[in-house]
Amino acid sequence: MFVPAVATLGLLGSACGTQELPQNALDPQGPVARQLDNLWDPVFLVAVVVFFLVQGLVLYCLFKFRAKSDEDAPVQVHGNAKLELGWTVAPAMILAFIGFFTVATVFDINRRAEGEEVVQVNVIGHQWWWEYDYTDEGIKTANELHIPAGEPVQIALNAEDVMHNFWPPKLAGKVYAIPGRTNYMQIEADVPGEYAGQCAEYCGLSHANMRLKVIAHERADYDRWVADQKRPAATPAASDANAVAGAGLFGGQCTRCHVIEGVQGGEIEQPAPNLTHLASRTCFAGCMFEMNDSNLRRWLRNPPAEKPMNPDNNQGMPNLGLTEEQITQLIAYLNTLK
Ligand code: HEC
Ligand SMILES: [Cu+2]
Repeated sequence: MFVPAVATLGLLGSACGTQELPQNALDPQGPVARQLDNLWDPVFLVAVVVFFLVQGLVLYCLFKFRAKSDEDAPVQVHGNAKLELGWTVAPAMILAFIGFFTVATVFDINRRAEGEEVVQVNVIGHQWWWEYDYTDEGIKTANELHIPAGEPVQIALNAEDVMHNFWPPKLAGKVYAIPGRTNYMQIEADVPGEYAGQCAEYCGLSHANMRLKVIAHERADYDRWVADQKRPAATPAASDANAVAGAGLFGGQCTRCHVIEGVQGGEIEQPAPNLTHLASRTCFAGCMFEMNDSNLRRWLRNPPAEKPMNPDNNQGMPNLGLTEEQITQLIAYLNTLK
């Protein structure tokens, strides 16, 4: 009993203590996450004190009052008013104290960031990827959220299909993305960098593959990113035969689900990541893959083999039965979408 318990605690401790852990909620990197951590620390301290007090008393009583061989049962006592009052009032006061700061923090982190210059993003959860819609700028992208560092960013959360939950632990707590309802959350990163996150509500087959990444930039770099994303999609140079052929294939096979701004498509059958600037991203498919040719090839060969999905049920991308040559051409085209 004791040995496994200590071993588990040790493992937990080492898991929480390391600096490099990308999703360590106890290592806040922005004011929202820091506020939560500032609440968590004293509550944890209180819990530790209560734990040792209670366990200590239990152990003390076990040894002090244990039955000695042939003794009779000890005198039975019941109803010590002072003790009963004490152990009712003390916990109530502790809980009221914790409750006061918790409620204050809840209200505080639910404040909405307002003002002309505040970046506003609609975040939409899909099975099993994230859509980011920068309505003011007219930018749509996926999985990788770009923000300016040192500024509050206001997120409005929705979901397309089932409940999801947006969680970049170093920047903010979890907030639900619910179909038919808008929830709000603020995130902010102190300094530029990459912050990992994931969907934190079980949402079906590929829940575990619904990751995300927040990339915070210096303001000037962020503005440059916005300007780049606003540019229309590139058209492949006539000399790049593979890319030209890939663009043709894309128009025939892919535009029924994917939008590339400026590329003519039919009716959209199913919402899928906007690919206008795919090649500017560092990850794809719920940030499950690093963006490179070999991963794109694996993906296009047979998406459901790479990521569990139910394409027959409009959840995820189906296997389109592409030939290796078609895949080479499509990748050449996708690589032009900087
Ligand atoms: C029936 C709809 C459908 C069709 C047709 C389709 N896709 Fe997809 N595609 C999806 C969905 C849905 C996803 C998101 C899957 C996920 O991440 O869980 C996706 C993801 C992708 C991604 C990763 C994007 C990102 O940022 O995460 C690429 C690249 C891609 N598709 C390329 C293509 C190409 C090229 C074609 C045409 C040959 C194509 N798709 C046809 C539905 C479709
Ligand atoms: Cu999800």
